[in-house]
Amino acid sequence: MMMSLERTFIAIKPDGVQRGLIGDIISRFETKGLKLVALKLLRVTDALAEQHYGEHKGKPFYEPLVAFITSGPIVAMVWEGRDAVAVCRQLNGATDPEKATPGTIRFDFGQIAQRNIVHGSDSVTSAEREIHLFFDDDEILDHWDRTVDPWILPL
Ligand code: IDP
Ligand code: MG
Repeated sequence: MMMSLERTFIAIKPDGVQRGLIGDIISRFETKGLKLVALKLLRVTDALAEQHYGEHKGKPFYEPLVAFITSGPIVAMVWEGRDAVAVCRQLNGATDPEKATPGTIRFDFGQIAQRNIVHGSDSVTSAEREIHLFFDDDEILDHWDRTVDPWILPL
């Protein structure tokens, strides 16, 4: 099967930050062997929330979702790796923690879709859009040399 090198946008939502789960969540991506290329703590404005979640405008959960994502700091990150978009969606688990598989972030740390701890881009196209919503180009270090790569990736 062909694998492609991708970048994806991951956020630890305000519930994850408030509950002290930043370290545990970052560990999931790190120990999988994905490479961190950008990271910051920020408070999402209403305008940014509306851009980020624009596809959901008009749905019943949209207004509470914007209120939630702007309610406290989030950790915004860009992770790079083989099939990073799908791999990170798998690490996150299903949108509703009730339907998520044990071992995923949303199952292990959450209980309801309204407080599901993490965001992950759903495609390479969404990832590029979301990365540029949250990061300037000079905040992304996508070419740093990671010395453990030969222990993780094909030679
Ligand atoms: P995703 O985060 O798994 O990609 P989306 O369908 O893009 O899921 O929805 C964005 C966010 O909106 C979800 O992560 C979740 O917090 C919230 N959400 C989605 N569907 C529902 C729902 O049916 N009820 C309540 N909140 C929802
Ligand atoms: Mg989504």
